[in-house]
Amino acid sequence: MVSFLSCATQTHSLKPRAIITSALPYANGEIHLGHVASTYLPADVTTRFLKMNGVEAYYVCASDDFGTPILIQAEKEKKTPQEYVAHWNKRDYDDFTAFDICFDFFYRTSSPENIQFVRYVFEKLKQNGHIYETEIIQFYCKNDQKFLPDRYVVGVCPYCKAVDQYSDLCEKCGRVPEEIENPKCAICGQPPTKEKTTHYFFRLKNFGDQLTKWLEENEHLQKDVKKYVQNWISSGLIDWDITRDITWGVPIPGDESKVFYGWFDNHLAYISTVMKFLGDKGIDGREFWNSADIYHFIGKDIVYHHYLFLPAMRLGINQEYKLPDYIPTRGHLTLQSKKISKSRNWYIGLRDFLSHYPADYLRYYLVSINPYSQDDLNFDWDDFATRINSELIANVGNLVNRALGFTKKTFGTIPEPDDLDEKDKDAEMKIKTLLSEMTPLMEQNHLDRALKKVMEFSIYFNQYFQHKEPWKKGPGTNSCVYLSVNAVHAIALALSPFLPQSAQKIWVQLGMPGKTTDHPWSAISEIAIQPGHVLGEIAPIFVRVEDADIKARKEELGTK
Ligand code: B3M
Ligand code: ZN
Repeated sequence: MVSFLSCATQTHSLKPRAIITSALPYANGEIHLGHVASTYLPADVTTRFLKMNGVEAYYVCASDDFGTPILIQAEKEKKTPQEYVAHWNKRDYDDFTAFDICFDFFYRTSSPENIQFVRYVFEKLKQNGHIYETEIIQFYCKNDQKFLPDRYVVGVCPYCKAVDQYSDLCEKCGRVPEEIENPKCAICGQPPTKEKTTHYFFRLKNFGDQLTKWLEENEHLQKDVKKYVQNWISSGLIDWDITRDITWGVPIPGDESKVFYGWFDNHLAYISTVMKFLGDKGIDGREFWNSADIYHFIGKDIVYHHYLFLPAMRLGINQEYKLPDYIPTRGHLTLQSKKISKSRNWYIGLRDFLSHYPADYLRYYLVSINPYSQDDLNFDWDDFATRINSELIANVGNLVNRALGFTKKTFGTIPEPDDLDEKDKDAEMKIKTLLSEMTPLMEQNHLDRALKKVMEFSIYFNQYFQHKEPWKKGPGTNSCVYLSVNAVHAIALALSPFLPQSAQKIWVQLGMPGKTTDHPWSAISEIAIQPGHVLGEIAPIFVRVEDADIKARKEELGTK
């Protein structure tokens, strides 16, 4: 509680520039609710907020195209890996767009710019003494004449004895097996042999002290995440094998038959994608990067990569590109309290969801249930319906419709207010303070709490309207109408980063010109709508979620 109060009052000053990224989706299957909840939606809301604050903010992302799982799947579908990833790159981008995830640029890790950049970084790390070569023993399939890294080998987990697990990860117990038992080639099923091969290693061990210092100094990183990363460091870092003996990846300079491990190249695409985007706009990308606030939004399963590999590699090239300022890390989404699993069909595709309900319903629900922490969150169909119907519709929808509908019908235009009584003055003060209540929460990534402030504000104005009974047309009616319409104005702006389409609909009904996003965030506290102003056409903003529909959704789950 104490920490909540203290963080709600403290304000940060935003840098005038920002770069926002979210974890790059593997070009290997459709985007589902689990993806958007933890990374894309919070990043999108934050970007919209920063832009409304006049920050020159760019939200970039890319498909993560390389790696063994993608190669295996492309082979299964008898496609070239290029064809395969091009399909998913487009599909993912389209689905994000339908959800109003508004990237300034969406690219790919297999871009020529990224390939070139990855090779450059490798050379630089090598020059700086952070790379060495060593001979290792790898599984090899004589039948397929291939080395078998990662997912190319399946077997029994040595820890929990789960069968049919990949050699690089046991999905049952979550551990990375030192060596899988009873190994089989994932392509042909035959037992592999072991062969020698030369691999490159990144000296992660070199970076313990610098990483510790960075973690200590950066006050924006979440404390609990920091703590366990610090534990990893103090229990000893191990050097990192960055080579794969496959054909799909960034070729290693000087050893073109091998490629880099996907986690060596993918996060470098944050940088190369930004450089490409800004370069095309004629902006000095590196200068921009180094003077901006850098945000990488991620889910908690990739903390290791973003708090160790990524910063260590940037340190290893002398911070040509600075380390992140924020790594907002959130928990996983479960579905009806069960772990999401694509293979068991226990997931909801984003596209499928949006064929039933508006993007803003999902945005509202997912922000509301998603704290700025690593706690898991649960998607529940009944809870979704309840929150949409009783919070979004019965609260915000009701206020907007009542305040604007009554005003339009009764007065035509906004009337001159009467002298303000105590209640009116209190209401006016609410409008003036919503901004200062929300802003620190937005800046500190507590998006759920900031959204809640809007909901509380709306509840307050519903009660105010109810109490004032303007339909009786007694004294004070004009003030009530005047202030209620201005409260709706504040709501439209405050909701804009969260629910861009609904906010815009409210804006149009308010009779305001242009877009909510053309207006500064600070305008939330303004009494901007003045007597004589003409409202637009008034109609309900939201449509109820029906029980029968929800029942159908629940029945569909796990069947398609
Ligand atoms: N492609 C997806 C994941 O592990 C992975 C993220 C890369 S971010 C550089 O969630
Ligand atoms: Zn084989």
